[in-house]
Amino acid sequence: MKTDFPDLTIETQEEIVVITIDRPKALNAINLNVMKGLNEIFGENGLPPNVRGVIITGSGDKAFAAGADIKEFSFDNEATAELSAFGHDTFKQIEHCKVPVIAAVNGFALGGGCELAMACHIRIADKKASFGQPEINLGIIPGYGGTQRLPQLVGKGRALEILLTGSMIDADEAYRIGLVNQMSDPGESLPQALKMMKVVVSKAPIAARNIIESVNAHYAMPERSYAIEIEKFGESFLTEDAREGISAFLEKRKPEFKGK
Ligand code: DAK
Repeated sequence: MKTDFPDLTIETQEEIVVITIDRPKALNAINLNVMKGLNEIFGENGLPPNVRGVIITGSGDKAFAAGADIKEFSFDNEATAELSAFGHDTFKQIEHCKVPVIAAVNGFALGGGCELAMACHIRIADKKASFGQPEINLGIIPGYGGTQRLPQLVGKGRALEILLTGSMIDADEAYRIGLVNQMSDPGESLPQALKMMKVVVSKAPIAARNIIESVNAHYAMPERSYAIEIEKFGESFLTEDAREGISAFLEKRKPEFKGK
């Protein structure tokens, strides 16, 4: 796959791609380069078919991403709307990615950084990480889906508290309220994310894709989400991997899934 993107480092470990936002001096703030790179990677044909999982993390030990790059903000109305739409499109691509995406949150995840982590399917946070949507401190509101995904993860009351106070919460609190799935020891969020991803990629890939689509359907088209689950169940049931998984169980052996 293409690995040459400004301000991003891409590494491939077997079937897993690790994307690192590489702007440690700016606390990995999400600038246009980062957003364009993510858009290309998660866009059509960005990830080769052999990729089974993606991890997103930040460079250094201080930040995952301390928000959108405040130094790039402009007061041009049209440009702002365009950038918001582009960011929404990018984060939706991550949310709807056909393979599981885990955020290894190694430090500050603020504003657009917290929104990026929330667009991923699973979040693992370093004990030293902190989260927040401080946009209100700047007189603005989240522009990359934060007002929608935060209440989905933590409920309306807690989301409104975080959004309206603009205060940071630590990893313990983020774990307690369900914003993150697991906490890691300091410096261990990426290894822990890799460990979890290795479990995930050992499962049936088509089933994983259908689970992501069915769960997303609940939020994207709630009136059809049960119908979509039925459809996706049928699709999964007819795969070679379903035959393999069920036979392996009956034969008391480990399944070998092929993504077919
Ligand atoms: N953008 C640009 N640079 C940033 C940054 C950011 N978000 N956060 C930190 N930096 C830079 C600092 O300016 C500093 O650079 P130098 O002065 O050394 O050149 C360097 O990173 C180190 O930061 P500090 O010196 O401040 O480090 P501290 O440890 O003292 O403090 C901190 C860490 C995370 C508490 C602090 O840096 C901080 O409060 N950062 C800002 C957090 C924040 O407010 N984030 C932005 C949230 S707003 C949009 C769509 C979406 C958005 C915007 C527009 N459109 C559609 C147009 C989203 C907006 C947001 O994310």
